[in-house]
This record gives sequence, structure tokens and C-alpha cells, in this order.
Amino acid sequence: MLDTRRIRPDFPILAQQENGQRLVYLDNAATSQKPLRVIDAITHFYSHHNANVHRGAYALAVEATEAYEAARTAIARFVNAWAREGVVFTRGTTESINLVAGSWGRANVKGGDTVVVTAMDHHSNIVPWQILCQEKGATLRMVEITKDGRIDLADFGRALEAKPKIVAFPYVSNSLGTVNPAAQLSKLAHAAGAVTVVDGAQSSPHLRVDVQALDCDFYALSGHKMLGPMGSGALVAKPALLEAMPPYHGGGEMIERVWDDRSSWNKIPHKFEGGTPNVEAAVGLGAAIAYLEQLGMDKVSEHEQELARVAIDRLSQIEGVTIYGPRDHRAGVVPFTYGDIHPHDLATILDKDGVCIRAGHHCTQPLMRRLGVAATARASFYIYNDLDDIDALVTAVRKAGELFGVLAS
Ligand code: C6P
Repeated sequence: MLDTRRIRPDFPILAQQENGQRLVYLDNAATSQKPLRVIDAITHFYSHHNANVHRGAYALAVEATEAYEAARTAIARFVNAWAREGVVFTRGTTESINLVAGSWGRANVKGGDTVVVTAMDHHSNIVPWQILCQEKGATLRMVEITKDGRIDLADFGRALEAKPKIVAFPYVSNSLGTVNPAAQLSKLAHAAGAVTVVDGAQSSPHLRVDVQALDCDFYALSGHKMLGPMGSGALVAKPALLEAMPPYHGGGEMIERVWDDRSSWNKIPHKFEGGTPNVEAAVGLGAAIAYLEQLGMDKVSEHEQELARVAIDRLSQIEGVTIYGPRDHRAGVVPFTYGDIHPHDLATILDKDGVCIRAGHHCTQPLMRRLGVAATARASFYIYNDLDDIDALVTAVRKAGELFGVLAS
């Protein structure tokens, strides 16, 4: 496991108390905490290099542009992108998927076509496709999940019989923790003639990602879940696809020439980056990637998997606790319910002990319907969590059980 005694001091917020207790932050799937290296990178940028990018002819503007473009190179390296030109900065996974739906989708999906998603997708990888399908008169086909929380491969195969234009799925589920066989799904989808869109919101922070090995077409990620700033993220795509796609947002910087009635476009990735970008977010994300690379992504995932294993083991010993998701091939996400205690009540009670977990539908309402619950509680781990955090979680859950006098529903 990672040496959390060395990691934790890098995260100033973890030294803080919450409700007079040691802060036990277990909502990392929602957003991660930030190390000083990221916070300092942002401060340093504003203190020493701030200027608009790709515009200025003076040294400061060149420095700002270099810092911004260095972050692009870092993302490309981190996920083994096809080319750095295939990395488009966005505000995160949601915007990245909307970009694909709004540009590639609008240009290529027609009435009668099919778009495939899965029942474990986050709303960010469902709603943009619903909007597209409604606009085009296309069909949105949702692939079912198995009882143990995996994509049902038989149903996936049936969905591909419609020769869909797009197949979208999450690499890692935020509500189940399932790590999906993304390379296999992509291969099957390609054989059916589809382009593939991988929601990487929960994989980029926690696994070694190699988009070329996955051989997907589009890969979306959010910086704020991987130690980076809020509002940072990227769409990573095969350059040839980006070249052929129409722009998504019109404005400054994404053009080559503007006439009175029409324009021509800048080269990729700038064609998709109209307007002044969030340079501080890119710089912060570059610093976050450097931090994760120093730890090593294989060690990061081993650490979280071990924490999840221990948490599942210990929570399962509490009578009335139900854990959701598969037993293996899972990331550091532990969704559970406890008898008839509402997950929101559970989260509120745990907060009194300084334990932050998320409760709700986790933006996966179709999945919750299939699980037959309105909501779950969810503990999710990251590099600074340790066995003491699991002790605190389990103790607080037991305490909640005593308080509510609950046993199995
Ligand atoms: N899931 C969670 O608590 P944004 O908001 O664009 O950074 O990420 C959206 C998103 C897309 N896909 C998956 C699999 C996700 O988990 C998320 C964000 C958070 O689970 C907030 S709902």
C-alpha cells in the first residue's frame, strides 16, 4: 500500500477538523482533495506567468502559452493519447461528452440510427445522447447490467445487432465501482461499425489508462477527481476524427479566417477551444498529473483496491448492510445501504463523526431503478485514505445503526 504518512501532509485540508473530529474524507468519486503542489502551481501561475494564451507577442504571454501547452502534453502522456493534438481541454467529462454528441453526433447520426449506452452510465453519458437522439429521431438503446453489477455482455451483443453509430460506456462505474472490460467492449463495438466513447471520469484518477490499448475513439476525463482543479478536464480523441468534426463552440481562437458571412477553422485541438480557456485549471491539472505519476498509477490502484477490499469485508460483517457492485474487478468505490436507514440520514450522522461520504442516486437514476433502490450511501477512496479511515467509517456506521435501532430491512 502507499505510504499515507508521507502523502497526507501534502494535502492541507486533511489537517483540518470537521465537526471537531479528524476529517475522514471518503467522497473521492465526487471530487478529490488537492495537494499543495497543485495549489502552488496555480498560485505560481498567477504570481509569475499570467497572460492570455495563444494571442500575445510578448514574453509573458509566451510563458502562459507554454504552461498551458505543457499541461496538454502531460495529459497526452498520462493516458497515452494518439497525439497531443488529440487532447482538447474542456471543463471535464460532462463537457467532453457533450462535445462529442454535439459535434460528431450531430454530423453523423441520422433518423433511424441507434446510439448505445449502458444502464450503469452516469447521467453525463446518457443525457447528451438522449438530446441528440431526440433531435435526430434516432433510438437510444440502454444495455442491461447483470445481477452482480457488470455490463451484460449478452445484451451488449444484442444491442450491437442494430449496427449503432455510437457506443458509449463508462470504464469505471461511479455507483458500483465496476471496472468494465473497456478494450473488449470497444473491439466488439468497432466490429459492429460504431465509434466508441469511453467515460473516463472514474478511471483516469484510479487506473493506469492507455487509450491506444483500449482502442476507443473518444475518451473523456475530469481533472477535479484526480487531484486537479474544478473545471479542468479533457476530451482525448483520435486526431483524424477531430479533424473531420465540425466545431462545437464558435468564437475567438477556434478560427483561421473570418469573413462577413462565414469562417474557416483553426487546426485541432484549437478548433474546439473557442474563447479564453481556463489556463489555471490546465496548469493545475498538469501539476496533479506530475504528482500521480510520481506515485505510480499501478500503486494508486493497488492501494485503493486494498482499501475497498477491507471496507467491504468489514461493512459486510454488520448485520443489515448490503454492498452493491461486483466482488472483483472493482475500483475503490463502496456503495452500500444499511437496513431501512435512508442513505441521506446515514451520511448526515456520519458527518457528525467527521466522516464524509456521499448519499443519493449519484447521477445514475436508471441504475438505481435496476438496483431497486432510490439511493445508496457510497464511500470512495483515494491515495491519502488509510485503514484508520476505514475504522472511522465502520465505527460511525455501527453507531448510526445503534442510534436508529435498525436491523436488516
Ligand atoms: N460523478 C460522483 O459523485 P464531471 O461532473 O463532468 O466532472 O463528471 C461527471 C461524471 C461523469 N461520469 C462519471 C462516471 C462520473 O462519476 C461523473 C461524476 C460524481 O459520482 C458527481 S455526480
